[in-house]
Amino acid sequence: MSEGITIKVGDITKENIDAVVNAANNSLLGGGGVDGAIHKAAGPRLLEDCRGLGGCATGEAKVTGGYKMPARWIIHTVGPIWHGGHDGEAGLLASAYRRSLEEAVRVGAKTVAFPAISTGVYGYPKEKAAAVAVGAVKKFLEQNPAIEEVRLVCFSEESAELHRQALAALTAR
Ligand code: AR6
Repeated sequence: MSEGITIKVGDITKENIDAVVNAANNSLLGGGGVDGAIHKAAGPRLLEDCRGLGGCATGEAKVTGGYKMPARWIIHTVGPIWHGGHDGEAGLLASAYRRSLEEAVRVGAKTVAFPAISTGVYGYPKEKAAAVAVGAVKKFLEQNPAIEEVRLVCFSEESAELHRQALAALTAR
């Protein structure tokens, strides 16, 4: 396992961690999947806070409090919708991870949990997304000692295994 990166199966809303990343949409006004679960767990004040953020561009990230969740911060990012892979998807997905971690450093979070961004409603192929995710996180951690742990919280064992394999492939190089 690469230093600073942990991979587990779980419900990200339950994680004891400084910051949880939300796989949101451009409106930042809630949705299904992990976004819906985070809004439900955090409570209605999260939506009030999000209304003031003015949305979020794809590949960007914005921070709110965690409200009723164990996490102190929620970092809302927007991954790309999969259009076949020739529309800059990989760069935008890597940017979503990198910009989320930059925001974590800015607010002082030292431990950050990510869901598998874009691999649900947005249709990004899971294996390809796992490779981008671990690549972007590993690169960031190598350059930013302020982040102590990045926890990739997968919703299924299959997804966790894809991330473990992607990380192993990266560290074997
Ligand atoms: N904990 C961890 N992972 C989860 C959880 C959870 N509680 N719930 C779902 N996942 P998705 P996207 C996994 O669809 O593809 C929303 O409507 C899920 O299995 O939540 O980036 C937003 O508002 C999948 O692997 O996000 C946007 O409109 C991963 O989280 C849109 O969906 C991401 O799936 C964003 O789509």
